[in-house]
Amino acid sequence: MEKSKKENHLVFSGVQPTGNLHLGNYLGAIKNWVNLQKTNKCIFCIVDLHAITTSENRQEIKKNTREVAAAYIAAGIDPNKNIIFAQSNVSGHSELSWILSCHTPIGWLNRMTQFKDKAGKNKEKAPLGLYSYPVLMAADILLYKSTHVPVGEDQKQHLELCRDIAQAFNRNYNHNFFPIPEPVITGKATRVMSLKDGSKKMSKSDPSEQSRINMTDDSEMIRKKIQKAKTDSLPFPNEILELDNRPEILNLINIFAALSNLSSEKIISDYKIKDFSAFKKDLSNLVGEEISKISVEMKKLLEDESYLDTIIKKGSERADEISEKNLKELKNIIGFFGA
Ligand code: AQP
Repeated sequence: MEKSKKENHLVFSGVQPTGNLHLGNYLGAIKNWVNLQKTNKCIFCIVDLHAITTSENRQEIKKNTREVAAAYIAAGIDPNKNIIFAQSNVSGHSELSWILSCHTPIGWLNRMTQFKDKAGKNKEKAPLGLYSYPVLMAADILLYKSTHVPVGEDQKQHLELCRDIAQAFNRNYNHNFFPIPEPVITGKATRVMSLKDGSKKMSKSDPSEQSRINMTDDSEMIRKKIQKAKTDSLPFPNEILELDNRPEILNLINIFAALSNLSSEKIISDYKIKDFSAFKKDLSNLVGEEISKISVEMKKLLEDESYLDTIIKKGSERADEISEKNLKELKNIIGFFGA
């Protein structure tokens, strides 16, 4: 029963090829995909159309696209079993995005906090694409009639919008065309914070290299970054309640928990009798072991551009086939001429 239920699942997720893939992308998203692929049909996109929404990210898209594909494969995603592809290679994403934008009230977009954060004070000068980014994200997901979307906590609001758009479309045409996709926000580090400031999420665009562990860092680099990670002047906490106003320590404990599979309570009880340096040393080893294995594999894969290009090309063809079929059905529901 459980197995046949999962056969109807279609998992979709993606990462922007904007360089500096980091531990947050890994723990919040990619690591969970590796488990999901065991029991589900999965489509993993490299969302390059999203990458051009801000001017800083428009350089080196091709190189960064290969880097994301290498990260997926190095982390354990099987490119034969799953579809790995580049969003811009499947025109259905842009087409559906337009159709969905005609069914999305502006008021819904005005609530999106990521636009407010990224546009800052200069909203009038922000590109339209940055504002309508969540509609394109909804199109990415709905184009394949995806049922489950594994993402980090920061994407929760965009996913809620995607569900609202799907429901609005189904209601407007009185047709259950789109499944309403479920967010899958799992793991013990769904929001990994900056190593320099526990109130900011770890992010590719943070100008400080010290703020994040990159998926291309080696063990020595990881050790140095964790040694320097901000903590406070208080001793290691004695109990979980003490973490309330200590965001940097909470972040490090969450990362430890996500990689060791130990509960935060167990980690606290193991280290409260030791000190921060013992904790950071063991955390460096944990992160180093997992990430440096991936970074070594990524480097090997990146040396073989033609292998990566073939994976992305073949994946794009497979994605395009599904996209074409679903778009045809959808245009027919709308009643476009020739559909
Ligand atoms: N800090 C994070 N903790 C947990 N999950 C995270 N994700 C991103 N940052 C964290 C998850 O990674 C997936 C891909 O993210 P993205 O490529 O779409 O970029 P983003 O969310 O905009 O990531 P950044 O690093 O913050 O990029 P910039 O700095 O360019 O804005 C998503 O599932 C996301 O939830």
